[in-house]
Amino acid sequence: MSLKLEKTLVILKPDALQRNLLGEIIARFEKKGLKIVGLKMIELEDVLLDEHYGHYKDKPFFAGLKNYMKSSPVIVMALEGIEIVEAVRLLVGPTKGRIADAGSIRGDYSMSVQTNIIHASDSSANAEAEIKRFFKDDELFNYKKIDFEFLYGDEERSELV
Ligand code: IDP
Ligand code: MG
Repeated sequence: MSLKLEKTLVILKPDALQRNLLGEIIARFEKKGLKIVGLKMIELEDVLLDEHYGHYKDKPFFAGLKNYMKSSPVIVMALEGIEIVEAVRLLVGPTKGRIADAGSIRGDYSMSVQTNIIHASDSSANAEAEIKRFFKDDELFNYKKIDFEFLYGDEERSELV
């Protein structure tokens, strides 16, 4: 079996910023062993949100969702690791914070369906599209990180393509 290093996109939403949780959440990703390959603060605009949440454009909550996402800057991050899309979704928890498992980011910090602290890509294909949507090529970094040999076992490292 071959394994691939993949990337996923995370957005720390306005409630994470307003509630002083940015450092705490980034620390969780670092401690898990996820490599940060892109990170910046941006203000989201309608064009980007219409694309990013396009699947919800006919929902009654769409306007409110956009206003919330524009209410302060957000942090966008590109993270890299083996099977990382699934790993990050597990760290994040399900959409509705109040039923998310304790220990997950939403389980620990959110009581809401809408203000649920964080976005994470839900598939490899979406992760690729979302990283393109939010980062230019020269905002993504390729560098050696010294913990790699301890984060993954020899079998996993040798199966990497
Ligand atoms: P996800 O963030 O867990 O992947 P999605 O279904 O992709 O959940 O929804 C995207 C975002 O839209 C959610 O994280 C949440 O902020 C918002 N959202 C989803 N469903 C509702 C709703 O019923 N009411 C208000 N906001 C919602
Ligand atoms: Mg989603």
